[in-house]
Amino acid sequence: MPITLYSVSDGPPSLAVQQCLKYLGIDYTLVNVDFGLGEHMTEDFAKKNPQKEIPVLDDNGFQLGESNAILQYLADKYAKDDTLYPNDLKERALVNHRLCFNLSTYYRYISEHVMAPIFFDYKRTPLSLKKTYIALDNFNTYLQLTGTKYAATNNITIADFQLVTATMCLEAIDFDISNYSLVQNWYSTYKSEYPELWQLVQAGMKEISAFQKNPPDLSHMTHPIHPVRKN
Ligand SMILES: N[C@@H](CCC(=O)N[C@@H](CS)C(=O)NCC(=O)O)C(=O)O
Repeated sequence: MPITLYSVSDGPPSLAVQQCLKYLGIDYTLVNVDFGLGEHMTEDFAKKNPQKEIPVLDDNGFQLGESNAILQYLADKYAKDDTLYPNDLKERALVNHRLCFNLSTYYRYISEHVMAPIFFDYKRTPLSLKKTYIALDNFNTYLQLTGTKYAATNNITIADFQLVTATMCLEAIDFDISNYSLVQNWYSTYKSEYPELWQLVQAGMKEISAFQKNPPDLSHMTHPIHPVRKN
């Protein structure tokens, strides 16, 4: 059953899905979509994902966007046991909660502060910084409430894949997270327990880090939403 992932090499949602595929030992074809060339904004790509966003999974013709939905699908379909996405009602609810928290708040605020100003004509502001601190504080509190090694349980789950890639964006710009000690411990634990997954994420982090120092020239791009930086 051929699986293809349309992915962007430094995209946190794409890297979350790549971790899941690697963890599950699934063979797949990786198609790198060139964000800078706007390959995801073509009508052809819109047939795969009408939202024109990356990643998109194609599992033998079944096409799915939204990285959280992709992670849930992969874990439900391919995991040999339920550690990655627990069957227990409350554990699964916590995983789902963390996925929603990442989408609505954690990655959203981090991405507004870190990623948007790298790629488009946005500024880091006191408000975007404050929102990033709020996101970190929320996550730290969730780790305190569950007292677990990982974000939802004592095992890595699909929620960690997303939260790790969001946190990696902070590391890419040398953002100090030491005031959020449980987040910092969780992030270090992940790196030491899953070095092969971290390697994947780290490659994306290095790209973001390089772009932070030398922002990409996207002045040729016409974007439907984001203001393009004119050089
Ligand atoms: N909610 C989506 C978001 C995916 C997303 O934002 N992807 C970025 C790349 S990292 C993208 O495709 N952005 C489209 C654009 O800015 O034109 C998901 O989790 O899959």
